[in-house]
Amino acid sequence: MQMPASRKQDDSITGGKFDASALERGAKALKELDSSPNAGKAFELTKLAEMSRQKELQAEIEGQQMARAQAQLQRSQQEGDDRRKTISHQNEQERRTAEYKARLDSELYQKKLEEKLTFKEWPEVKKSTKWGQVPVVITADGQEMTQTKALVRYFGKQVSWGRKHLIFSKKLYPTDAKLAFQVDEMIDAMEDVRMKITPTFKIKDQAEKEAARKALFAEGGECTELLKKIEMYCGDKFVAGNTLTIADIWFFFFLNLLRSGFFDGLPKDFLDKYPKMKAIVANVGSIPEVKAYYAKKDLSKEPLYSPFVE
Ligand SMILES: N[C@@H](CCC(=O)N[C@@H](CS)C(=O)NCC(=O)O)C(=O)O
Repeated sequence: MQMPASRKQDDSITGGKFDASALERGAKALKELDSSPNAGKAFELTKLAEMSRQKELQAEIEGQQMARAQAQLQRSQQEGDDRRKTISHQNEQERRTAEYKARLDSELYQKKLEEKLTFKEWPEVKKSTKWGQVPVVITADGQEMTQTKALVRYFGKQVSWGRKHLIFSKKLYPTDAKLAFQVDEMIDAMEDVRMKITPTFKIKDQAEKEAARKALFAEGGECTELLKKIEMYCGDKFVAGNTLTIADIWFFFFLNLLRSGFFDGLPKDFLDKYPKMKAIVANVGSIPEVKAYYAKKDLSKEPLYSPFVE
């Protein structure tokens, strides 16, 4: 094979050109090295150098593998965090929707209450209700909800109290089973007081009716005895668990009703004998939303609300 003319002129590969003399020099050096006594050592050294290079390579590979594993771990931690954030965002959204729905329901309820069924209208309306009784709540999606305690628990499970949207804001109906039980127990004890009064509505004679009620609330009377026990088991500011629950709301309404004049014959100052319950009633009455609600009442037209705004 013929070399191109330019190659013939210069056979070295320096700077990209072939240098035949360099090969010759290299072969000579190898020959010398091979025949020298240090050749074995040189080989060993080369072997060692090669081994340490292998080790370095291995360490580099391991380092890269470790970095990859760490990056993978970080990625999955990040994905986990993102998933948790999405879930807690969804929970927050659901909680807000439930609260909003509950508010709508209660607003509808209030509207219905404010429509004020007259005694004349009642027999006709009664036929259309589930149990022939009030209260009735018609929900935003048209569902008819009844039974006072079931309703109060239902709303209490959705309405929170405390600093809004923070972890320590609590539902008015406790999620803790033991506390929920205490709340129910205290409400039922207060219901026993009501049950003592209910039969007096059947007494036709006004004076006799009032006397029967006075007796219930006199010293040694059945309601007084019950109220004393309830007072004993109440907290100083809250009915149960040192936190606001539906029991406080229940007590606020019922105890105020008892002293509102709705029950002819009941002493309006009966609550003064029960300082803890009086404080509980005042505490609920001081909640801004409660205050605002009762502030709208025209006491000249609806004097029964007087104790609610005290
Ligand atoms: N168990 C029901 C009782 C409701 C009830 O006694 N409602 C009374 C008024 S407070 C009522 O509707 N009375 C009229 C009637 O029965 O025709 C509840 O707790 O909601």
